Amino acid sequence: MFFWRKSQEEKKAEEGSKEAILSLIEKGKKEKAIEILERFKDREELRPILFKLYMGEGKYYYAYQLIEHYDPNLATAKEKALIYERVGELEKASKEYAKLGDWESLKKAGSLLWQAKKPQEALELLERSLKLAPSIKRQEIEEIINKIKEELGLAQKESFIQRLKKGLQKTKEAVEFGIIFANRKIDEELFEELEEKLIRADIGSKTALYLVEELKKEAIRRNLKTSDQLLEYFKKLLASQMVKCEASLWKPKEGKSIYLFLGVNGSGKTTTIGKLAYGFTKEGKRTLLVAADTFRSAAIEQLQVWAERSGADIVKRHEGADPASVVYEAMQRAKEENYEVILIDTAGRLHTKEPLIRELRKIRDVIKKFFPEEPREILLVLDATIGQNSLQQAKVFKEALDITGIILTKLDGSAKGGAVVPICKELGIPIKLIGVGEGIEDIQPFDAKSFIEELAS
Ligand SMILES: Nc1nc2c(ncn2[C@@H]2O[C@H](COP(=O)(O)OP(=O)(O)OP(=O)(O)O)[C@@H](O)[C@H]2O)c(=O)[nH]1
Ligand SMILES: [Mg+2]
Repeated sequence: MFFWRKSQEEKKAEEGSKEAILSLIEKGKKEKAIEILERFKDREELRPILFKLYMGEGKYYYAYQLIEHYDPNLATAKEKALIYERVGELEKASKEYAKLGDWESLKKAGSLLWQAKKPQEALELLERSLKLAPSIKRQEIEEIINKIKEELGLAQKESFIQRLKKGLQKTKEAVEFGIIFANRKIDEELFEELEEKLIRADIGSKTALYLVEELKKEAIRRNLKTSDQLLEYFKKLLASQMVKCEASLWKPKEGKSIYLFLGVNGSGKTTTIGKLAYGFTKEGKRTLLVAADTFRSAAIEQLQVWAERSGADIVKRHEGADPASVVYEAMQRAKEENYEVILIDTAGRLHTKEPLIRELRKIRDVIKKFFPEEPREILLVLDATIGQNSLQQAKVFKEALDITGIILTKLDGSAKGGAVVPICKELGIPIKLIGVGEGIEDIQPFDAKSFIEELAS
């Protein structure tokens, strides 16, 4: 009885009864419905049903045929954009996205035109997108714009030194080595001024005094009369202080490496992880980000955005989840899926010192359970704009774990670049990387020689 009724319905559907076709679809027989509807493409009232089925089933090429050859009004602008994109009609897709007018669609429209090798038009759309985008998204768009401009020869790619120069600009203005050593008489006033400038750049009074005393001795020893003769010796002295603070990040040629990031709120952990992830994925390493800062949902989302920008994968859970359990899941995944680089973001609430220390140790222990040699790098992220004041924070984290290196961020926003010396000396931890801006490539190894050359140039 039941079977008879069913086939009766199918029969009706095959004759083109709209009701019977809809009923088939409702029962999940979508393929059958599609097969029937394809025979009735000429019937206007049936076309929207077929179109909807195509879209639902992801049959974009067939949907494309339908709107191209029968009725373009079957699809909304959004649907058209998606269809054209999927079938590779990039310019058409871009046009439809542009019609939607919101920043995301404009960005998409621009990117598609770029792919379609229309960089000029792409730029226009991206500039419009940039105006409408929320501030957290702007940088992503700016990066695409810059890449297109580079391609068009409108912008030059910034070199390592240019970025360092930009990053050290403020400190440089504060110390004015160029002016101090510019061919003036060597006298007490000169040394006083130098000492004061060094202290202002946060190099620490002990080091400042040492440098000035050594410089005086040299001036007497060599019977120097003008300051420019002192500059080379000064750079050498400064280097002797800074080279001790220099070390490079552990980066094995092959195998796995796990990096754990610590630091107070706002020091730049998440941004640093994003920048590094970008570098690692560019080198072709399979990279996994771990959202073990579960304190705020915004922190998780921020890491997600960086994962997308850098092309890394991410392990995350809901806000308030146990950070160690997120790490556990990540370690399992790292093992099973053989990730090469794992970057772990943590929360840095200092006002809860004891729980913070416990949490960090728990995370480390979870890592060790899976990979006894790891984490090879436990990196403390410090904000250079607060200079030597960050020493106090650093001590708490040092109490929690054996820190292997420091990353000094926001050097570009600080006149306290000299703080690299007391920070590394007093903590006995080398500086491994410096952050010189908010851009995805604004991170570099701490290279004492270039650092000093830039400051004194
Ligand atoms: N100018 C400049 N800004 C930076 C740099 N590194 C990070 N920032 C900015 O500093 C702010 C804080 O950075 P986050 O990466 O969110 O800091 P966080 O340590 O993850 O902070 P929480 O998640 O709150 O613990 C952001 O606005 C970053 O864009 C840098 O090298 N230079
Ligand atoms: Mg963060």
